[in-house]
Amino acid sequence: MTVTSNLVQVSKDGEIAVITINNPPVNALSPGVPEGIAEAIEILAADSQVKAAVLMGAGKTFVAGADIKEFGKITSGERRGSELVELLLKMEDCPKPLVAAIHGTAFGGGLELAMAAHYRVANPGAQVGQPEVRLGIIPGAAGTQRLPRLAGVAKAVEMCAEGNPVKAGEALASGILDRLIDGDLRAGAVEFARQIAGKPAPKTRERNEKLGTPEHNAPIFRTARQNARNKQRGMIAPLAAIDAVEAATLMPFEQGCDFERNRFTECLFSEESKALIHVFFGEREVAKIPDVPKETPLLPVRAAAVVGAGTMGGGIAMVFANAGIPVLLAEVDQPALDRGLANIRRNYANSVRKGRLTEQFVHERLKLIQPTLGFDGFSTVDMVVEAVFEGMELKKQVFAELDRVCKPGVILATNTSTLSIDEIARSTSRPEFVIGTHFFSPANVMRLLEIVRGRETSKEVIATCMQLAKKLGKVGVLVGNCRGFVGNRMFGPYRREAQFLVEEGAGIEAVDKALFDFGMAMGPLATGDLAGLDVGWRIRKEYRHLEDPHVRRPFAEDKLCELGRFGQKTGAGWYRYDEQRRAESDPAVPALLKEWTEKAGVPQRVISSDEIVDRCIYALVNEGARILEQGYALRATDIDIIYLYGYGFPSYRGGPMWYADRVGLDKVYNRVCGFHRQFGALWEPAPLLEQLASQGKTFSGFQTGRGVAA
Ligand code: 3H9
Repeated sequence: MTVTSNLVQVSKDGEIAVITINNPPVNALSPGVPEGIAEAIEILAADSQVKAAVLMGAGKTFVAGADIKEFGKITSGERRGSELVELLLKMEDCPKPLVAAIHGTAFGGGLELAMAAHYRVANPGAQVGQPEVRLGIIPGAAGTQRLPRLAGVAKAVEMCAEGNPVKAGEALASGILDRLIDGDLRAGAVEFARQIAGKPAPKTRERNEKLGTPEHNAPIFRTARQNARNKQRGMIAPLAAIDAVEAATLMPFEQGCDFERNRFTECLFSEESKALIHVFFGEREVAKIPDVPKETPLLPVRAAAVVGAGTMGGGIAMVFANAGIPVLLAEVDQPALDRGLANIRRNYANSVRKGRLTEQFVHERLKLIQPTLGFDGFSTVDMVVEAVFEGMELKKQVFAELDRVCKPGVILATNTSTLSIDEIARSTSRPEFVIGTHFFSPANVMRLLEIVRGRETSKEVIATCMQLAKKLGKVGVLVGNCRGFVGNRMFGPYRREAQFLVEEGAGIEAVDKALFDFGMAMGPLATGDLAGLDVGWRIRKEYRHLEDPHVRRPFAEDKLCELGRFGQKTGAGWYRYDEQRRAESDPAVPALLKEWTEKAGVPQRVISSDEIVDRCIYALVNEGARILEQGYALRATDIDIIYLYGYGFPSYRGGPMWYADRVGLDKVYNRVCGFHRQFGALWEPAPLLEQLASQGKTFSGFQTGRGVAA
C-alpha cells in the first residue's frame, strides 16, 4: 500500500488501484484530502501496471461533502477554497478510468467528487445529494454543472434547489449511478473497474445530451422558482442554485463553473449561510450535555405506553409506532379510546392520500398501536408517556397509579407543557425515573422534543430520552423545569406583545403579516387561532392569583374566549374560518377591539411593521436571555433550535438568540430599554442582555458553566 497522506491511501488489486479516503467521522474534504487524492491520481497515472482505479471512503460513508468547519476560513480570506474544483478537473482528465464506489452518503462535495470520476457504483443503501442549500450555499465544485449532465435538468434542479437526498435506486434510474453493487462494495467496484479498464474514460463535463433545449427547460425553471419562493420563502440559496443549473444549460462548462463560483461565493458570505451553518452545528451540539457524558448507560425502550388518546396522546403513539416501537394507547373508557383510534386512522389515511406513507407502512404501524383500557398491560412496558388533560391533580393521580403498576426501571414521562416535573415526580416513589417529554402539536409532524429535567431525574433517564428522540426522528433539547420550560416561557411574552399591539391600534392582519414577512411560519395571532385560544385562557385563569394587578396584561384574547371564539376549532377567533378552516378577516373583531380599548382607555396610534417585529422578536430574546442566565437552557444554541423546530422561526435567521447576536446586542439592548421606558415593567431588560451588550459580547459566546438547572 502507498500512503500519500494519513488521509488518503492507495492500494492495488492486480491492475486496479484503490484510493481510500480516510478522514473520520464522515470523510469530509478537509485540508489535505483533496491534495491527497490529487497525489494518488498522479501515482496511478504514472504506474504503467494500473489500468483503472476505484475511489472510495473508509468507515461508515463515502464523502459527506466539503468540511463545513472550513467555510469560516474562506469568508475570512484565510483560504481560497477552490482546491476542489481544480482536483475534479484533474480527476476527469486522468487517462485511466476512475470508478467512484459509494456507500453511506455522497453529499455536496462528495457527490461532486463522484461525478468527476468516469463511473459511479454504489451499495443499494447509499444516498447521494446536493444538500448545500440547507447551509445557505449552493454546490461550489461544479455540482450544478455536472449533475444536469448526468441526471437531466429537472432532477438536477430539484436536487440542488431543495437539497433532499436521493436513494441509490433512484440515482441509478436517473443516470447519476452506473451500477448498484450488492454485497462487498470494494470487490464489486474492483470487478467493475476491470470490466471498463482500457476503455475510454467518459468525462461528465463533455456529456451534453441531457441538457435539453431552452423551450423544454423553461417550464422546469419557472416551476422550480415558484416552488422555491413558496416553500423556501425568504431564502436566496435555492434561487441561486436554480440560476446555476440554468447556466449549465446556457453556457459552456467552464463559463457555467465561473457562474456557479460567483453565486457560491455570494451565498457563502450571506447572513443566511452563517445562520444555517450555525443551525447545522447547533442541531448536533444540543445532543451534548456536559454532565451526562456519552458513556452514560442507556435503559432499554423496547415497548412503550401512552396514557390519554387525545390529539397529543394519539400523535405520540404514532411517533413510537413509526419508529417501530410497539405502544399501548390507554384511555379511561371505550368511547374515548375509539375516538382516539379513529383520529390516528384518519391521520394515517391523510398521509397515504398525500403520498407520504404507503398503505403497507401504515398497516404495519397500526398493528404496533395496541388500545387498552385503564392501565392494562402496563406491567410489561419500558417507558410511559402521560398525555392526559393539563391539570396537576389529574397528573398526580396518573403518576401515583403508574408507580403502582409499572415494573422498576421504567421511564415515567409527562407531556405537560406547563406543570412542574418535580411536583409530578413527588407523587411517585421513584422521582429519578420521572422526566418531561414535551412533544409539539401535531406530535407526529413537529420535530422538536423538549426534554425536561426534574431535580431528581437520573442521568441514565436523560441520556435514554435524548437518544430516543433521535430514534423517534425528533431533535431532543434538554431544558430545565421552569414554568412553560423554554419554548412556551418565551412564547408568552411574544404573544403578549402581539396582543398589546392590536390593543394599541395595529391591525390584526398587519401584526400577522409583519411577522410572516420576517419569516415566521405563521403570524402570532393566526397561530393562537390554530392552537386554540382557550388553552392559554384556561391556564391564565389557573394562574390568575399569581399575577401582579399593577402590571399591564392583554385582555382581548380573554374576551374573545368569553364570546366562545376559541379559534379554528369554533370557526372563529382572531379571524373567522370556513368549513375547510380557511381564514378570512372578520370585521366583528376590530369593532369589538375598538369598543373594548375605548372602555379600557388604551390610546390608539399608528404602528409600523418595524415596531411590530421588534416588539415581538425582542420579547422572545429578552426572555431567552433570562432563561439562559438562570440556566434553564444549556446554551443560546439550544434556545435557537427549540424555536426553529417547535415554533416556526425562520431557519435562515438562525433562531432568536443568533438573530439578536447578528443585529448586535447593544442595538437590541437599546431598543429593549426604549420599550421599557415606553411600556413599563414587562420590558425590564434581562441582566444578561445588559451585561453582554455592555461588554460587546454575544449570546453564542456565553457559557453558563453549569448543567441545566432542575
Ligand atoms: C459542500 O460540500 C460544498 C461543496 O459544494 C464544495 C464547495 C467548494 N463537515 O451528522 P452526524 C460532523 S457543503 C464537517 O452527527 P450522522 C458533524 O458535525 C457540505 N463536519 O452523523 C458531527 O460532528 P460531532 C455538504 C461534518 O451519521 C460528525 O461529523 N454536505 C460534516 O447522523 C457526525 O455527523 C452536507 O451538508 C461536514 N461536511 O449523519 C452533509 N458532516 O461528532 C452534512 C458531518 O463533532 N452532513 N460533520 O458532532 C450530514 O448530513 C450528516 O453528517 C451525515 C451523517 C448524513 C453525513
